[in-house]
Amino acid sequence: MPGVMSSCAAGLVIAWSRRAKHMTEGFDLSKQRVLVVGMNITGLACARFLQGRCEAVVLADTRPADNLTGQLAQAREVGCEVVPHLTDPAQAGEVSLMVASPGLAYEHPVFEAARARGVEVIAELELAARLIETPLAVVTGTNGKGTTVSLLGHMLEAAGKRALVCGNIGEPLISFVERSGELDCYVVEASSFQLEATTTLRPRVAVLLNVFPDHLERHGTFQRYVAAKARIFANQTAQDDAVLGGDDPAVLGLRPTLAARPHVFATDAPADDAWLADGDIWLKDVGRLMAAGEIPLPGRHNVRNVMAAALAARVFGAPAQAIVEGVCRMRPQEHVLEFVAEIGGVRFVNDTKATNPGAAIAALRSFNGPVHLIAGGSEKNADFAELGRVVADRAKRVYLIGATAARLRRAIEAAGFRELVQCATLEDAVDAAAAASKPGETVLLAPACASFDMFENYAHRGRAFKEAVARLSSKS
Ligand code: UMA
Ligand code: ADP
Repeated sequence: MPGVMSSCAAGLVIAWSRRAKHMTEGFDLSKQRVLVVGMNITGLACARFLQGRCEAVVLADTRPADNLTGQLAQAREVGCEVVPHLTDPAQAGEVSLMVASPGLAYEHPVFEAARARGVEVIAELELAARLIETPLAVVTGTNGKGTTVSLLGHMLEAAGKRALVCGNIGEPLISFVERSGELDCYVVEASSFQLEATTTLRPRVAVLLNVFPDHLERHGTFQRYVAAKARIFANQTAQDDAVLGGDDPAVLGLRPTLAARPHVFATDAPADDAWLADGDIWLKDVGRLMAAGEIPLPGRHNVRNVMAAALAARVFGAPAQAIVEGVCRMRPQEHVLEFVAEIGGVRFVNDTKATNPGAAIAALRSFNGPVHLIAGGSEKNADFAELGRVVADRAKRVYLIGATAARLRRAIEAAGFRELVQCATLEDAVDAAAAASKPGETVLLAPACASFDMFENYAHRGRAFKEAVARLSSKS
């Protein structure tokens, strides 16, 4: 965050506190003794913001110091008390508030122990939202959040609005609280991990794109996962707006529970507010917006992302022309259906961010020609049955890697598809797919799984794919 926190002079603090709505609603930050848990992006950002603004700040991590070397150094630079290997909140002394990083389960024993003592446990998103009066557009969903917040940011920028895109996409909202006065709105990507620990968050516009079973290893059941996502609407009123993915029954099922004005978009189901007709996108209050073919991102799912962003942009007064301009400014994100190379007429596409079956299905449906799919990774207890059916319909051959390979094989074979190749590594899979592909075909990495069995994270896996393709290139 360039320069904002480092220029945190007393004058800025005063300017910020004048805009701090909860100072007048009973939440007085200056009186809090805050324990921040998780010593990475979120925790460090929270501690940096809180230091000097409340009575005491402690930055802790449940992991032992030996596992936190780089993080500990950064934590100590903040200047607050630092506690590694936190097993009991009492280690941090008397605290009035705990801020949870999204990577820690809301039911983690340290949070349960704090709650048992009457200490409130909240997400960074909740803390930041308590301190900001500038309107928030918050986007959630299993897939498409990053694309949709980027689209919305471009649309608002094209409309001349001062919008800042942040949240799960990279830098948390708390890092930008001080910028509140200079912005027309924040566009925030929110995960279920962040939303589940919110209590008063009230987005001016809340977007729920879709809900596919995911992160069940954390949330336990699909119902609890949906309930975490639905927190996005919990405090909205009839003065707020909710944008809903109408192709998804689980999203539509929430509609009767909403206090906000609903706006429904869909490509394959009836929808009142944004729909597709003869290849064109229509908005209820605008008429024809643009041809879906003008969107510089592949796939029908991206038509839905554009519709969602467009409906949210309308709430902030963006004219149709700015919305179209914003879409045209959009560039593919790294690791999301990213075109890597064409070698001997074969296209290589990196969709490593397809970390669940729903995203891999969307990826497979984005190509017309034969697809060689590389799939598999670490286990999240996902159901692969529908992916198996879409593979049978769309893929030419599948190259299986990682811990889920055997389960994926069973689901795909159950759909009657037998063109399966077991590979020891991602590089082997790239080599095997390249050797079997003909000009006009596509080699697609869309693993449908997380990456932690073989890689540090999805981005590491994406880079490994691109390196393997580069090696092929240099051989050819
Ligand atoms: N930790 C513990 N105990 C544990 C587990 C973790 O103390 O049991 C500590 C770790 O030692 C580490 C810290 O918690 O110090 C890790 O924090 P974190 O996992 O909450 O990650 P951050 O670095 O704060 O990044 C988070 C998001 N990570 C997760 O939700 C897992 C980032 O999303 C997000 O970009 C960032 O905040 C800024 O908002 C990443 C992600 O994978 C990209 N998100 C998931 C997704 O998109 O599917 C939800
Ligand atoms: P998120 O931030 O929710 O992870 P991204 O926009 O970064 O979403 O995309 C992540 C993955 O989901 C990519 O594989 C992408 O191709 C796929 N995807 C994007 N939008 C959608 C959507 N609306 N429905 C299904 N899959 C999608």
